Amino acid sequence: MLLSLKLEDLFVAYSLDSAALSNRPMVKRYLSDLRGSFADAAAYEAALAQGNPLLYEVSAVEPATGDGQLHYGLGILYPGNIGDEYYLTKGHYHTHRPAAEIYIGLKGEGAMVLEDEATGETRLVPLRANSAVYVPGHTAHRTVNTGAEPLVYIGVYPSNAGHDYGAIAKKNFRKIVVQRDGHPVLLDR
Ligand code: S6P
Ligand code: ZN
Repeated sequence: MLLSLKLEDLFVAYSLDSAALSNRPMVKRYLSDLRGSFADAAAYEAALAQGNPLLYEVSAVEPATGDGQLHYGLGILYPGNIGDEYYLTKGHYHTHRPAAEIYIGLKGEGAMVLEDEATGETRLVPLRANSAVYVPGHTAHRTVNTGAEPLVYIGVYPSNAGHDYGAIAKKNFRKIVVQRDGHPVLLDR
């Protein structure tokens, strides 16, 4: 395996400012890609009528697959809000439900919404520089930017995790993260 990998699979440089990874394309998610994600549908349509801002970008490193291998991705989530709900990622379960993930905060201020699939229980966990967040298996996860700067992070996950967006598209997260007196608060949708 080792010798079959290229140097760019073993070594990847990244930019803290743009979250770009060397030689990797960035997937761009615009407001129009997030239809149905925000709780305030009127605020969403009003914002979209004003333009279609870039909300976040992700690039992934997937050097090898197979038992025990890891993939990782760098994400940048821009600051902003729809109504009083912070900009967010689509969020997903892993297709292979037992697959956990580690998020490492690099820059900015944000949080992760974690929702247990079996019970619907939700935790709001801070995500920022000099800290890591453990996302257990069987847990839907979404990132929100609660600050004024871009939020930059790395997520490391098993190579067989896969991304299940359909379950979230069908049934959104139970809780939303909104700004109240300048602070993030978790509320029922
Ligand atoms: C992948 C990991 C992240 C997300 C990224 C974008 O398992 O959790 O790299 O892909 O935060 O979010 P989403 O929900 O659009 O994939
Ligand atoms: Zn994930």
